[in-house]
This record gives sequence, C-alpha cells and structure tokens, in this order.
Amino acid sequence: MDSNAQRVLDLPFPPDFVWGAATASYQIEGAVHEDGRGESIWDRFCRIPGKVRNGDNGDIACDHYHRYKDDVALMQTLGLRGYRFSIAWPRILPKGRGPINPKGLDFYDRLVDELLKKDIQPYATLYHWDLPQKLEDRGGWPHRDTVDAYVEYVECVVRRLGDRVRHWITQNEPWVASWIGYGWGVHAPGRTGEKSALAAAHHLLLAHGRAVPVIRRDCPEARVGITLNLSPAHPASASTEDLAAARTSDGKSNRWFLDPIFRGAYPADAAESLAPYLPAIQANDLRTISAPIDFLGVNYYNRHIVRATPQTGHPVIVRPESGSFTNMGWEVYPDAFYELLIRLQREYAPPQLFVTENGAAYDDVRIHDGRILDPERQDYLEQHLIACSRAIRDGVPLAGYFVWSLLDNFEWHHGYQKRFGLVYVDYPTQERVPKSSFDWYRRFIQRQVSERQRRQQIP
Ligand code: GCO
Repeated sequence: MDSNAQRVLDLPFPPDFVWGAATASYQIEGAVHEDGRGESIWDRFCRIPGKVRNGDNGDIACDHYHRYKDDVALMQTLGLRGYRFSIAWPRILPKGRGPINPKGLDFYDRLVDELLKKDIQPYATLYHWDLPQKLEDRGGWPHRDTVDAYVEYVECVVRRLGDRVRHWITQNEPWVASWIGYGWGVHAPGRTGEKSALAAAHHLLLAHGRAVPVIRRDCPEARVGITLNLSPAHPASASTEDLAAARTSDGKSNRWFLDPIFRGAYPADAAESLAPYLPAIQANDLRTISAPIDFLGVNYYNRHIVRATPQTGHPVIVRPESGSFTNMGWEVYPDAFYELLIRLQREYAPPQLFVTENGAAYDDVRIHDGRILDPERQDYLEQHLIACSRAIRDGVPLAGYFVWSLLDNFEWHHGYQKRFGLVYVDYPTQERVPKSSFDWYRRFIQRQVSERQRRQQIP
C-alpha cells in the first residue's frame, strides 16, 4: 500500500464526522417531463445548438427519479452517513410560483424516507441551478422579484420535509450560477454582461439571507448553511502586478460572497472596481444576507494561478507549466485546500464547515472483465483527505466530507463526457458499476467507523 493510502487510512477524523457523497437534481434525476415537473432554464439551455457538448441534456441523465432506491442502496453499501442532493424547484412549483405540484414533493418525500430507512442523513440543497423557466422569462435572478419566488419555494419544501431533513443548504455556488450563467453565457440561461451577473449574484445572496429565518421558523431543528465554490488565488509571480491581480481575483470570486455572508458588506476593493455594474442594493439587503448560519459548505477542486494582463492588469487564470491535472484540466493541488480551510477559519470563523464537494473527473473505462479501475481518483481523494485531516488537527471545525460525486452524471456544458462518479454509469443501459475508488471509499469509511468504535470502548 503506498504511503498516501496508508497515511489516509490512519487519519484521525472526529468520531461524528459525516462521510458523504453529493449529487444535484438536474445532473442525475432525468424524468424532466414526468409527474408535473415544469421546464427549467437548463432544459431550455440544452436545446440551444452549440451550448452543450454533443447536444447532451438532462432528459434522462442517470434516471435517478426512477432508480433512487438502487442508488440509496449503493450509498448504504458505501457506508455513507450523509447524502447531499438538490431539490428541483420546477418539480415543486412548475411555474416558479403559485400552484404546488404534490407529485414533485412526493418524490423527495420518498427519497428522504428511503435515506432515513438506511440511516443516511439527508443534506438538501434548495437551489442547484435549475431555475423554473417561467421565472427566467420574467427576468430571472437579475430581477429582484425572483427572490420572493425563491422564498415561496423554500416555504413549500421545508414545510413538507422539515420534520425529517435537518441540514439545509440554501444555494449551491452562487458565483457559478451568476457569472457563468448570467455573465459569460456558458451555463444556463446563457446571458452575458457584468450587470446581469452582479445583479444575479446579489439576488442569489439576498435569497439565501431571506431563506435562513424561513427555514428556522418551519424547521426548528434546522442547521442552515450555504455552499460556495472557493479557490485560493495564487499570483503567477512575485511581481507587483501579479500580486495585485491575484488579490483582485480573490476579491471578485471568493470575498465577493464570503464578506456579505460573514461580514455584512461587499469587499470594498472589489466593489470599487465593479461600481459601474452594481445592481440596486437596498438599505437592509446586506443585513439580510448576513443572517447567522450554522455552517459553511465548501466546494473545492483546485487553486487558481493568476497573472496580470499586460497594460490593463486584468486578472487572468493561467495553467501551471507542470503538475498533474484532472480531465477538467484542473490542477491537483491539495495544499491549497488546506490553505483555504485554514483561511476560512481564521478570517471568517464559520461555526462549522462541511466539504460539500471535492472530487475529480478522469477518463474512466471498463476493462476486459467489466471493472473500472480509477487509481487516479483514489489518489486525488486521499491527498485531499490528508489536507482535511491536517486542517482539523490545526483547529478547523470541519464536520463532514462529501465526494463529488456518487454517480457519473450530466456535467453541465460538458454534457456526459466528464465522469466524476465513484460509480460508473453506463448511460445506454443505466447500469451502475462501482469503480475501484468506490471500494476504496467503502473500506476507508469502514476503518474510520471501527476506529471510532475502538476509541469509544477505551475506558
Ligand atoms: C460545481 C457543481 C457541480 C459540478 C462539479 C464538477 O461545483 O460546479 O456544484 O454541479 O458538477 O463541481 O464541476
């Protein structure tokens, strides 16, 4: 067994640490025309020629809507203590607001009950990018009314599931949803421009802040948080320009979301440079956004190396000359994961942290006997678990780790080309095939559990 594997197996994680895996509704459910579900912006976006690789869409995906029991059985085999999934707004309120679709709520009822039956705690993400198209038609996230619609949606869901779901994640990656969806047009709904991106970002944050008291009101046991994608910005050189560019990049992506949530203000340096594009910010907005939360969800994949564009100094993310990279072209750099977790604790001090996504895409292929051997993914996960263990040792209140992802799934504009799963999905047949990393994670969790039991028996 190599040194990483041995080191990881003996890592001392807290006894109540939540070992999990994560997915998202549009990426796995399929059944997009079933049981009253309304159209989402991703259904519409996938039909714009050229937007999604190979013309792929989420119509079938992993058919999880029908196969959820088999998938929960896989989670039980893994020994998961938590499963992070997202709820599809268009299933609950097909028109975005107004009439509730009971069959939509029924599905999540069944899923939550199946999880609890197998002693797996549900971690529900309320928004993972599948906005009802009807709301986009009325302005989408750049329009402030969408915040009210979101609160209406949250009330419906929490009132139905709040007796069994304790952990609520209001938003997944508002930076991606706003900038990639409304700023660069690469994700749904495919709009562009700094103004629409910043208005969307503000309203996603405002929706988060409005949802926190609603969730607490309708689910007294609730633990509420938000998931941010965060990447440390490292300067490409020690030059003044690159240092400034890295700071700017950090301000526009990381601090743009962390500061409002934890400090009740946008970062002054970034707000100054973005001033011409800022939306109308009303008097109490930042106080609403900074409603105290119980945990921060962190999605970490890689760091960003930032260079200043000559003349303008505009930050550009560059690929390092050397290193190892996943199939997404993302550098494997676990030290930045440790650095991020320590920084979050020191600068923002969230009451608790969960790694709500960490994982890697690689070219997984079935070998002659049908197995899928993915040692690179195992090595990626081992290295990042070592970083988590170091952070916990150094005082970070990290309470859980969710691998992205349980299943290979629809990777947004990449379609089905990128495989992140611990489980291989043979899309034509929908066969699930656990990869070697699945067995590794199962054994790792088992070792952690038996170590916890051993420690509990020590007088
Ligand atoms: C994200 C999303 C996931 C992605 C995963 C791999 O972080 O972008 O939460 O939906 O599929 O991160 O890119």
